[in-house]
Amino acid sequence: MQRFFGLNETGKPNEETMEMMRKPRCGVPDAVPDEFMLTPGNPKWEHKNLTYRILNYSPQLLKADVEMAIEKAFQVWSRVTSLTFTRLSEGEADIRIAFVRRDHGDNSPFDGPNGVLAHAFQPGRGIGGDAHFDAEETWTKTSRNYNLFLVAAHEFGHSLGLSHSTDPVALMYPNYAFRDPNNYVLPQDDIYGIQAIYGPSDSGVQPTGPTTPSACDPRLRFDAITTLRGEILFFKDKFFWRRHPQLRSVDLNFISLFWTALPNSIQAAYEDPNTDLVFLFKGNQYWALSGYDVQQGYPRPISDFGFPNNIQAIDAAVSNGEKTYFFVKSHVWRYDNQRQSMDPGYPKSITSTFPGIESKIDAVFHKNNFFFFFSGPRYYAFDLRVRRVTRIDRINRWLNC
Ligand SMILES: [Ca+2]
Ligand SMILES: [Ca+2]
Ligand SMILES: [Zn+2]
Ligand SMILES: [Zn+2]
Repeated sequence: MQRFFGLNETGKPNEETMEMMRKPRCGVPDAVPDEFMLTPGNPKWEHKNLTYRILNYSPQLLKADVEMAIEKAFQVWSRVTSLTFTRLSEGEADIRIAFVRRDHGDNSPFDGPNGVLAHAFQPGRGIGGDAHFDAEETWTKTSRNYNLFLVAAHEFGHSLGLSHSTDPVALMYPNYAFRDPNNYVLPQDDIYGIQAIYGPSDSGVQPTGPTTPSACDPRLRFDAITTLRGEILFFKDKFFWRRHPQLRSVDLNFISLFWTALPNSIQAAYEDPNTDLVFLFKGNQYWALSGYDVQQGYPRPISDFGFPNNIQAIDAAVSNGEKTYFFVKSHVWRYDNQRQSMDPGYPKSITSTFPGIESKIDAVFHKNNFFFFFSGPRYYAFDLRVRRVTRIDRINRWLNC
């Protein structure tokens, strides 16, 4: 399980692993990660016109809302294959859908609120293809936990023969992650998976879906970077890469999987070594993290730091403990951490403060007497002792690429 989630493989349930195990997830066991996401034995339906039946309903949702969520969840799969799904209100259906609680006769009891949310069976007769939802969850049609459409779309992947994916962006990733159901697009990893079983869609143009950002993409740019107790976190859209100091390994994660309270597309971040806090910025708001916990009372307005109202976003930030530098377009502001106010004389132009750094900064972090500035496809190592750039290289190098 640790390998599946890209955690340190200790074989023991350390805090990190326990945290991951508590995340709401699907009850179907994870496959061995080096195998493809198909279920062992490659079970599949031999007919394309599949039927389903909703045996009972969740008490928290209107009947019509359950039916809509289920129908939309099947459409996720019918859009990218030639499969069709028809709802039956009686008789034998391929896929039976039920809201059940605790022990419900299939040797996979549910666990009450949270934890395991649902499970489904691979294609086959009888219970094959069936999807069970924990009736003790709060099912919603909104962003509140747990959105029935998102969980159902995942479970129907199992009903059609898919196993879990290790791609954190994939629908078949085992953990629940909220995505906007109103403009949901099936990720490419899942499209490859389902089309490997049933072939492509009948429509002329094959649909494509979002892919995980690639560490080796030469066009990659980071949103924000910070150190966190020796690790380096590289933020990009909904994701962050985490670089371990000793292992030099890099893994990609959803921001929402670690911090549900944080938004996507973080714009700036820095670690304050004195307070052991990490600050994250987006627009005119910021959040504080202690380790992997978001602190109470956030987000707060960036006017806390003394920014005037016309500053509505920060490009990048970095701290050496004593001073914190905020980069906004071509200028840098310097904040005194002790006095808790902006230093007089700022903002100044970035070039005059950091010779050799010429363009807008995407991200910056502090390590071993260097500020590492990221701008477009390149980073600049600025040596704080001699106050000049001593190395320029491709940003992908930080992701072992
Ligand atoms: Ca549960
Ligand atoms: Ca940025
Ligand atoms: Zn699952
Ligand atoms: Zn069940």
